[in-house]
Amino acid sequence: MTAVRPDIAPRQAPEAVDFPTGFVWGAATAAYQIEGAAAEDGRTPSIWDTFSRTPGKVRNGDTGDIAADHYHRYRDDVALMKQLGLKAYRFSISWSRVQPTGRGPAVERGLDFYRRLVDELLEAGIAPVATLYHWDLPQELEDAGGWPQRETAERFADYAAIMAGALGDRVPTWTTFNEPWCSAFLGYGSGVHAPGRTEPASALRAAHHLNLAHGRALEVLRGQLPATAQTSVTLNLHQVRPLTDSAADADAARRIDAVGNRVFTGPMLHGAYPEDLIADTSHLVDWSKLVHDGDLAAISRPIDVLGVNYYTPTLVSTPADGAGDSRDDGHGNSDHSPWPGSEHVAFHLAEGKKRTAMNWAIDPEGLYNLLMDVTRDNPGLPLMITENGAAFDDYVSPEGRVEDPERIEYLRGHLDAVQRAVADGADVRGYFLWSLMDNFEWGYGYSKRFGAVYVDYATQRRIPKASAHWYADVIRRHALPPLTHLG
Ligand code: IFM
Repeated sequence: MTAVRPDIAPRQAPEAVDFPTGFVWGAATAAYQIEGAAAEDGRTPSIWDTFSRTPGKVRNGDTGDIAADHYHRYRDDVALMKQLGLKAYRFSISWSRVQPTGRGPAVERGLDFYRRLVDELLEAGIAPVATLYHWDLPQELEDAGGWPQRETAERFADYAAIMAGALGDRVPTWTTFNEPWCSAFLGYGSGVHAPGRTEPASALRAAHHLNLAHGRALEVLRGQLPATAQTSVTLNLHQVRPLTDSAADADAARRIDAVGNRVFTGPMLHGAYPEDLIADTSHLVDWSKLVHDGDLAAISRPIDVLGVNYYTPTLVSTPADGAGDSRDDGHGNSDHSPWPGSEHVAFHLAEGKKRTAMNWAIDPEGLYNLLMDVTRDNPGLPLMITENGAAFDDYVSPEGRVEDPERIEYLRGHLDAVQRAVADGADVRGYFLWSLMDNFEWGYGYSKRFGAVYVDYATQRRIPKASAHWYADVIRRHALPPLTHLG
């Protein structure tokens, strides 16, 4: 990713914890979660428009129709980013805004929005990091079969070519997919995400075609982007832990690691699907037919940096070892499992840990372990934390402030874990806080606030929370402030 250097020389407090020179400080968002303007300038529905308008799918019937209205307020939002001192901004492009049917020519008005956004960022000295896909497939492509269809991967490559043509001269870092695990397994397995299908075999097929689309897009990007551009993919790698040291729980952890992580890291980083994954799922798909000659070579094209998203660890057992719930694994509650072939595995909440408003256990050690595990398995691979953060029940005080000490504590703990991993050999190039501002949290609608900036949805007023000021201070210092500073 871009080596953006802080423009203010870090002034170290004696207790300050240091980060490497060139470490990038950013914040992240995604198109459907903030843009709004769902039917403007030629945009047509994506699967998330359809899903959120389907009664019962999203809490309170919330949709992304207006969201944080970023489509109209992007200038002010970039000004806010500049004020906070962000060095990079990770955003995603809405495919159905720039190529409404997922096929054919691009819509210039849609492209213009991203051109303006990128120009504004560059003008503010903020490096743009563009993600091509953050879960919002054009509905017409879903109607033609969606990600379980191989054809969708080819359409994605065409879309990547459009975007590289429009922004390739100005965006230094490109990410193909955000968390393809969610697209495949929550979208087609448990059905808690769009398009809401509950078909275990389709979920596995979708995973392969997302991998293939990543490979095809890399080829296109490499062909069109300047040599200095960086390519990446962002994975929500599950930090899987067995509940006990029994052999049965070890097997549960192995299975979830296979269908949660190695289904992507295997082909992308090592050129093969793991044999144990194939064995665990061969009753659902015939991998020898699903994976065509040449697919693995395409998928394993090198990337420049791996994006890692981390929120909480994943604690698993076989049902006999504990009463954990196999239907609510922290990704949403459904009668259908998002873990094809391993539906019997039970999920647990770690005891004795504080929780976020998502009921996710707060465990910075999980991030340290994850970074060290990825480094061990992929020596020399540059990493970027592309998402980390927490939802809490934030509110505006009568004085007009949003005090969120729990978020500051969360961020401090996780940044400390990053720093320790770096000291122990992980090549972490930067950190993107999730999220810049409160937004549409998928199946939870607007009920969960992940932002460093509070959004009053009635007025669209932005109020930087105490954590935003704290993060700005971290960026200024290029180090964690002393514990007493700003909370
Ligand atoms: O809001 C999401 C984001 O879209 C993807 N990663 C996890 C975040 C929090 O759930």
